[in-house]
Amino acid sequence: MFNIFNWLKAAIALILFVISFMGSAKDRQLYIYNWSSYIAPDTLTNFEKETGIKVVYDVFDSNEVLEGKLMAGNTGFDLVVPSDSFLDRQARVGIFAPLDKSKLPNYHNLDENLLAMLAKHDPDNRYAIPYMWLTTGIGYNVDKVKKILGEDAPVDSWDLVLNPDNLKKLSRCGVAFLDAPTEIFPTVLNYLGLDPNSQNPEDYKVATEHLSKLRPFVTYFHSSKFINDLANGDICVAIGWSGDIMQSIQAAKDANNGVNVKYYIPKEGAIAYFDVFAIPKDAENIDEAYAFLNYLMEPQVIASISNYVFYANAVKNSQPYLDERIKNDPAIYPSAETMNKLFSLQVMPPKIDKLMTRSWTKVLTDR
Ligand code: N2P
Repeated sequence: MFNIFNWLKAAIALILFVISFMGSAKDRQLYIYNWSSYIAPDTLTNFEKETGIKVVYDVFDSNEVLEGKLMAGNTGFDLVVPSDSFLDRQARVGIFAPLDKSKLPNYHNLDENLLAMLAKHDPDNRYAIPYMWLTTGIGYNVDKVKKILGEDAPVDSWDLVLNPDNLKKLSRCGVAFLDAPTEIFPTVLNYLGLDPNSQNPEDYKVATEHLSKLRPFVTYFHSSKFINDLANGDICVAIGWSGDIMQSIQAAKDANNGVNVKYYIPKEGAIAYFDVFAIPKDAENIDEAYAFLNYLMEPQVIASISNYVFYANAVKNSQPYLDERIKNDPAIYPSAETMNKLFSLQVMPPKIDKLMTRSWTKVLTDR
């Protein structure tokens, strides 16, 4: 006979079960440290809704800042996003946990060619999941640059910002350089006809001297501020990351403020690289980290991020979900001819790294 006591017992058991389930769902957390302006507005909330995992999200805009935290240890992050050459060096000193691909059922969605390229920095794709890939080029305000440098402004060349005479003129309308020594040095070396991955200290001396000539005309060195400033017309030229400049173009369009921004990859060539997700060895929420990585490899999810941040992703079957303007934009998916001029960055020996850091500080502080 099903009396009232049995019924009550069953009801209480059910309530306890539901509470314990809710409790465990609430307990699931994931700490992510990613670049600023590098995710769609609904990515995290959609993931939270789908999985019940609560995401704590923090941002940076410099590999050096991320590396400082990783080297100190105990970051508290379960997922971080270094650039490929930084991951390479960090992995060598044992910062990351190797990936268990059996926990990533969507891994097969990744583009094998891109994985092979990334393997140069991450042998056997042991630690890193490619997130986005990009170029480091030039964003400029079409009208202001034309007004100052005339119709013949070299808007296909590094001459626009790396020739001191041009930069001096452009300083009137505002110039931003990335605060990223490991990208500006190779860019300047390449412009000067030297090896962008040179290990010769003499070459860095030459590049530093050149940067010192440019320094008086750089309004600021910063790696995220230029997005808004270029869109508002507060600066007229920036050395910046492809998608960030594209976000600037979009922001100006949205504001309908008459500011016409363009991005180009200079004819002398430019840096191209991946930013990648990896799990620090001391991460605590490992299953949650895998759940997020796997989520990012869903074609529709990653396409919605690319559509928003204007960066090319590495999920091969995300193509059908990409907006036409993203798919067909040569600034995001460069032509074969441009691709041939792109170069990647190698890990430098500590001696050269130190030289770069020291020289960078010198350039930035000597006014
Ligand atoms: C996103 C910047 C990512 C590119 N705002 C730099 N690694």
